[in-house]
Amino acid sequence: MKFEFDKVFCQMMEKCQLDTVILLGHINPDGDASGSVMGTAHYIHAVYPQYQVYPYLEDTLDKGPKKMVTKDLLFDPFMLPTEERYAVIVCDTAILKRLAGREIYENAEASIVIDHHASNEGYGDVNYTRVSEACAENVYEILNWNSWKNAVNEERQLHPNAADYVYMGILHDTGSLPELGKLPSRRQRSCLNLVWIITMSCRQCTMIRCMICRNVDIFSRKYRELWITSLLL
Ligand SMILES: [Mn+2]
Repeated sequence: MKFEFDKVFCQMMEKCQLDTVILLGHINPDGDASGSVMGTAHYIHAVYPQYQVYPYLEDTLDKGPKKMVTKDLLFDPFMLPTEERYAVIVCDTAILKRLAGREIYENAEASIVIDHHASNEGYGDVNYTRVSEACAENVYEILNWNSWKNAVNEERQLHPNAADYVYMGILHDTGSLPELGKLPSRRQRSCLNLVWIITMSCRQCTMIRCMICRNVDIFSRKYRELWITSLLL
């Protein structure tokens, strides 16, 4: 059964009477952790403007994703939030020992965990772990992109936005886009998700320049192959 993120999130905020949510990821964050945290933060900010959102990431973030995050026009995730009452959403972190911002998690009124590691400890008030290629892929699948598109159409479109970050997360954990037909079906699913995200106002070129600037040409070729193969599936 599909995990209903919007329902679970709203119930948590209302039940605990909270107006603030903090997003956390693992220590030494990579593109998947930062993409999942920042993507979900942008989504909540757009769809639920009544809530304060604070993504938090360690500044040991990988170089490529860091270029993206420092371009962010809404959030500065390297500042430690100092809120009093809040909920947390933890992304891409299998065990509490690897969580960046453990104290923030311990002092939260309520928590949701979104992960893709088979080794996830099952911590958190609500733990949604589905084994997949990337945590950002699970984020992509559980968010309501129609609501998001309606919400962001009203304001000026920002880049990076939720779609950009989720794209970055999937791209990071899947490495690149090799020949789709030769991939196991779980990987094919990730690649198809990437194609859909690109159609949702994600700026592919900005992302690629940040993540794998050396290989822009190779990537463009692979993307064309991917697009053609996805039409045949
Ligand atoms: Mn991951």
